[in-house]
Amino acid sequence: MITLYQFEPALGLPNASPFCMKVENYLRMAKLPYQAPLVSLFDFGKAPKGKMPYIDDDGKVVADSSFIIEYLKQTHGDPLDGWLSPVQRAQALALQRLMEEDLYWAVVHTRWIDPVGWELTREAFFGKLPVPLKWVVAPLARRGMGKQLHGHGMGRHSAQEIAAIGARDITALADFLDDKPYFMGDAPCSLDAIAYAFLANLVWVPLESALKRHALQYPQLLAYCERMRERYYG
Ligand SMILES: N[C@@H](CCC(=O)N[C@@H](CS)C(=O)NCC(=O)O)C(=O)O
Repeated sequence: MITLYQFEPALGLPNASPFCMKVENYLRMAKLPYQAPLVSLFDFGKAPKGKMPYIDDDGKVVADSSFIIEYLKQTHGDPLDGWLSPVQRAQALALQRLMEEDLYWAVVHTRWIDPVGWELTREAFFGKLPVPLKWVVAPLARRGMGKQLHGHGMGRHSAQEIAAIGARDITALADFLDDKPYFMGDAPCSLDAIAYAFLANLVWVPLESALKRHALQYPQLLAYCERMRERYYG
């Protein structure tokens, strides 16, 4: 049995971590049975790479959402991506990188650095901690995310510049999806596990950011999230 270790639900989503939600989406889309014990935000010390998610498949531990999906494809079959052409695979990889290596950091900024977003994040992730612990842990975690953003490079831009970078990513996703039901056409593929995770984490989170406002301008993105939710979580 596959055990998926991921954070507990937050911000009204199955997972407020797009990387965790990506793997759960994939498991559901590939119809792989799994169990998912919830891991508190403060208790992921066992994560092999210090980040969530990771899986344990009957003793085989795999960390990192993309390595997990590669492993699942190799050991349990690849029911989603077999039909993709080399060009579609290249497009899917480019869009994956856009979401995971660029848009993700813009979203991190809206949640952890932007003062309005931070109010919500602090309550959602640290609200249950007893006082005074939460007043110590929450700023420390925020500082850690700030360092990661700086190390990535995104954190060196102004809030307006970051919003503009993220908005361009969102527009590219909306234009690529266009009027198709799924990102690569009429059938879902593993890119949809990623796209649904990242888009739901933008449009369904109760955080009124410039990024969310930009995403809400595209009805196809909202319809897509509804379509994915109905099909895989309905
Ligand atoms: N490349 C990793 C990224 C995972 C990741 O960034 N996870 C975040 C949650 S969204 C995390 O665990 N962050 C904790 C930290 O950075 O301390 C993957 O694809 O799984």
